[in-house]
Amino acid sequence: MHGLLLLGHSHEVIREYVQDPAAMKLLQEFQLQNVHLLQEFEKLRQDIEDQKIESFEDLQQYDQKGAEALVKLATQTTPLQMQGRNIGFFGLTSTGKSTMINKLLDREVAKTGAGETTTKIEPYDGKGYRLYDIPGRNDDTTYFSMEYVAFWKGLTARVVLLSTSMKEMTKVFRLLDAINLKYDIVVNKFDLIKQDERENFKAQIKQEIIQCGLKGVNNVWFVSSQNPRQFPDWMTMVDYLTSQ
Ligand SMILES: Nc1nc2c(ncn2[C@@H]2O[C@H](COP(=O)(O)OP(=O)(O)OP(=O)(O)O)[C@@H](O)[C@H]2O)c(=O)[nH]1
Ligand SMILES: [Mg+2]
Repeated sequence: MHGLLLLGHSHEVIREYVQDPAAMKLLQEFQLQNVHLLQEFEKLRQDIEDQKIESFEDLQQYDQKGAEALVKLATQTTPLQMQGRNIGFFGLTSTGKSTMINKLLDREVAKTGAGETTTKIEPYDGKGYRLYDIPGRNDDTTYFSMEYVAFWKGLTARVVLLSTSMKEMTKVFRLLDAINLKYDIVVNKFDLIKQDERENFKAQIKQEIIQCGLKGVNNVWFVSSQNPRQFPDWMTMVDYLTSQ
């Protein structure tokens, strides 16, 4: 039995597949309690769309007031009340989110492969935690909805996957930083980096975090979800994500 959610475009608000009636009720209650805030969010999202702004980073650059309004609304948004530990996996298409979820659960539940594979948020239950597989395109302004912000805020951990550079996800990091949410970074496919280049590569990623001035980085792990045992960070990561 899975719950929540998806969201995305505010018009579509809850896209299909809330199969769990309790989760459905939770989301409906949430919407009823937040009618005004939802309207403000919708108006802002519409403005942003009209200006053809595609990310929070662009919003900060071209519409300072809009960015401030978004941060204010996001701050006022109450986190979605979810039971237990809830971990969301973000990252561009093909960074290995679904592969990682399968390995964490030790079951082939999520579809993997080249190109855009996962097309909607999909929850998978583990022992004492729930993992959310999130489609690759998650930096888009279409996600500037209140429900999505509430979801981000309700998660126990936000894990952001990358494969080559922090720059893949700066748009997401800017928004998370602006609304004071912490995140963990997984540099996946570390096996593809040549052995004698790995230390330099690690240093490059750490340098980028400093250069970008990111505030919310909790942890950085270098792993291979295809072959978890290859790098010790995997176990550190699993302990961190599944404990407490
Ligand atoms: N070499 C290597 N390949 C990997 C690793 N992790 C995943 N892959 C491969 O990368 C491809 C994409 O993996 P997925 O898990 O489907 O990626 P995703 O992030 O879920 O992609 P979307 O669902 O499209 O957002 C697959 O062919 C995986 O086998 C890894 O650590 N090393
Ligand atoms: Mg996927």
